[in-house]
Amino acid sequence: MKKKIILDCDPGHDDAIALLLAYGNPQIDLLAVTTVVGNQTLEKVTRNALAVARIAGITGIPFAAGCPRPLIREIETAPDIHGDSGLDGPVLPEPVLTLDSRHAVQLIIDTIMAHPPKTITLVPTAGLTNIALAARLEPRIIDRVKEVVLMGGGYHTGNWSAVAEFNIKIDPEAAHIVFNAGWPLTMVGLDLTHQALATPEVVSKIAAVGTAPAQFVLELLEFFGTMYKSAQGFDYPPVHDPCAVAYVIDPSVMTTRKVPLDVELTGTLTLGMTVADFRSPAPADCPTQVAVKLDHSRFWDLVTDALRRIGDVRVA
Ligand SMILES: [Ca+2]
Repeated sequence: MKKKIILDCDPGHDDAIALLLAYGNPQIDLLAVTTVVGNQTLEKVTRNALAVARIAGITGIPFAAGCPRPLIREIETAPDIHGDSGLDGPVLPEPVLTLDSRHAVQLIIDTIMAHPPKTITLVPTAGLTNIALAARLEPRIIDRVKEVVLMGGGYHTGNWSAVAEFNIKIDPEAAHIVFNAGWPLTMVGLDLTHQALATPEVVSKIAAVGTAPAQFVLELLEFFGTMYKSAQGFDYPPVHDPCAVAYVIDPSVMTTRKVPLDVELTGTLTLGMTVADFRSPAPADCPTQVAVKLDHSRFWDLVTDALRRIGDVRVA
């Protein structure tokens, strides 16, 4: 039984790799790809998503553009990590797929409502604007999805402030809605994704795949690595977003801990912090959990395996 997912993303170097992992893994049934403002403007990240689709030869899956700005806050993008295009480094092909005519929020709702209950996992790897609006526009999706597995937040660390992570910080009100909706939610945050480093050994493994999409990933990682070094002092870049996809593929690739979670909306220093209450064992009905420890080599094996299965797609 394949695992049906909707990927809501803002490509984004690590989003691009998340998309390739989701598409190339045989256990994932990628039902839809939706985009939202984040790493760059909506127009840029949507174009990037379609370019990645062409690079991997993805057809027959709807792509839709979503919200062009956060619910309340002004737009914040991340050119210091992802460059001016949002996907700097490789030369991107012109997209060939046409966007679905629906708004991403509507596509998310339509897809969930058209499938049996508890069969679809939402995988947001960006700000949570689309997901929050979907939950407000059609609240029945909250009981209907199987779970939400998101990349964002962190329980001991931040990257967009001392304590807040980018995806949460850029639209904290949306994150508050999503974290408090009551659906089963796994937060694959910085504590986990900072273990997903693209080390030289990882780069060699990807190079050994020897295909055009693998070469694209190498070029992404080279740019991403340079930016992470200069902006945040990392020796090797943490490749956040595919971790959420990897958890859906095989939850045993990481350990998790059930813990109540909430999002800070009023702190003067802590806006957008994901607050995890570790004080005592979580109540039995606690719907939220955090990812704790990654099996680094198994994670990267999933990525390289997906690239092998995608094959040597050539952009004509
Ligand atoms: Ca992302």
